[in-house]
Amino acid sequence: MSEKESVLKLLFFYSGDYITAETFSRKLGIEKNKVYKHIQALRLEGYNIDGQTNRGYRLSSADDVFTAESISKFYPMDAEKIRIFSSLPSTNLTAKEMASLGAPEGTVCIAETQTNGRGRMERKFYSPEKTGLYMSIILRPRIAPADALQITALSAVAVAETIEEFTGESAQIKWVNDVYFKGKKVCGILAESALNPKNLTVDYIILGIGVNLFEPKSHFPREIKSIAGAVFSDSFPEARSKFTAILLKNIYKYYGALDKKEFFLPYKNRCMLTGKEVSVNTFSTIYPATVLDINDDFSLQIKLSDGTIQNLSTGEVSVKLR
Ligand code: BT5
Repeated sequence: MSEKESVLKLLFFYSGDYITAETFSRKLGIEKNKVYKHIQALRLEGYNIDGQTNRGYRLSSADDVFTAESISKFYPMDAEKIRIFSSLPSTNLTAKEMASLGAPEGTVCIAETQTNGRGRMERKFYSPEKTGLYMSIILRPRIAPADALQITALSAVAVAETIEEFTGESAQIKWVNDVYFKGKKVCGILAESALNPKNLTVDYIILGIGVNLFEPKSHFPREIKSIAGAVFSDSFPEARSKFTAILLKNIYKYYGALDKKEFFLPYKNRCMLTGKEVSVNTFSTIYPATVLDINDDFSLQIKLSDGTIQNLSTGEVSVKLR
């Protein structure tokens, strides 16, 4: 870690309190006159740091700082694995490039805004600046390609639990990859697998998660106004860092014990389609059905109007409430 990064880490550690140049120097083993230089460099990067003679320096607690360090303050992890970009076409695409160049499991790629945020089947995910979390995680699980749906499922549970931890209110999951809160879609998940061509096992999975944390100032665009919502009505200090940290903690809780599938019941219990009349869109046909249940492999069990039972497991199917 560079000296500047250590200075930032200490500012975060004492968030809201002043730290003297002597304390920086003593705790970090750097020369006192260099502290000011690092503080100035951090200010140029956008950190809001107060300085007062005799009291030292303080990071403004109202600053919605969003950096690798600010995230790892709330969930201890290797900050070097977190990359935050101010703008990207799509974090999934950048993460894919990083993974194909050998980036390790657990590498996190975040953008403050996406100019071409992607949903399933080439749909778009609206990703305005600083009001949402747009994140892709590189995972290298030892699973069969058919089990990749589990990664989407566990992430949906992790997002729902994170929302519940912050708000105290329940969130629902719309099979397969959407999280709803107060009747509106607040999160979409796009997990994309790459196979190893030699043995056709999973080489890596890019787990892309988009969460609307706040309503954008210019509001949601007309096309999604009626379906999209936000988790929080007001901002709070370090909101994006805290939410990201708790979400990563919740994802790893399940991912670390993937074979136990402890996310199955939490998924099933939050499933908002069970018992509902839906339209199934396979992109060649649309037909009505009733949702019966979620199967162990996270496929959706439906009943057609002639009584036939079907299990939908592919991501190339869209299900809408009727
Ligand atoms: C999804 O697809 O919802 C998956 C979205 C995944 C986004 C993340 S962000 C980080 C990573 N990088 C990426 O490029 N993508 C991932 P789908 O189920 O196909 O839903 C897409 C539909 O959701 C659109 O056609 C709109 O109707 C609606 N939608 C678009 N933007 C939205 C938003 N911000 N909030 C709620 N709904 C939205």
